[in-house]
Amino acid sequence: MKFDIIGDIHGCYDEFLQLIQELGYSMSTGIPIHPEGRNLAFVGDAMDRGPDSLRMLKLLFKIQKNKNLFYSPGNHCNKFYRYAKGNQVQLTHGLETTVAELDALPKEERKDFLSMYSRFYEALPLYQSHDDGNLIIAHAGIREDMIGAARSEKMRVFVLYGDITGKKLPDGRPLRRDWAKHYKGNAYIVYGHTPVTDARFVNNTANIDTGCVFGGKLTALRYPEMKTVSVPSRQPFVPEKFTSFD
Ligand SMILES: [Mn+2]
Repeated sequence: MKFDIIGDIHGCYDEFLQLIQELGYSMSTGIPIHPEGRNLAFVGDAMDRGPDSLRMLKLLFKIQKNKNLFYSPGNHCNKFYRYAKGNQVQLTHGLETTVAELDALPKEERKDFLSMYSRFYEALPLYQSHDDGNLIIAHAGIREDMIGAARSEKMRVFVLYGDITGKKLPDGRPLRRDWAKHYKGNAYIVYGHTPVTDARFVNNTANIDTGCVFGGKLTALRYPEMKTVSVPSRQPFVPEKFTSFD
């Protein structure tokens, strides 16, 4: 199968539509269809922070119903799931924008959306394995020894949050180790989660979160061609949200 892997969307629905159009997908049936049978895949975090989280999620629900969704969750997806299940979670880090969209809905519609989201989330794989294990898609990445191993709490934390140290940067963001720099595996790992100005290719890994919601761009990685296609963000540029690596 051929894939177009989409980076962190965070509610940037218009940019998403523009990107898939540039990739050759048609929306005439209401879900993205490619004339050559290519498939969309996602690194997760489709919602929060941006202007159109609910429209983006509704489209993902439709793709899932059509049985061709390749999506694994990010930390924002997980937090929204905990919210949808009625847990006490802080309305911060962008969740407040998704909840504000929800609160604008009639009460019944709001409730239905949350139960649809719970069903959606519960059907997602923690990470994706494609092309006989040669392509792995995981939100914040994955360690080589975790691929194919039994699901564990360590694996869940790594996939959702990255290689976190428990320490924080002076601006409050969590300090993450640069796991990609030390990755030696043969499987190609595509991930997002940490905004970079341009897709970053290190060893057999690609970080395709180019910070669309922070005014960067929305990027797709075409597999197996390994070519990127990006569209510019329509959001204001917030330079301090981007990480630079050596
Ligand atoms: Mn994330």
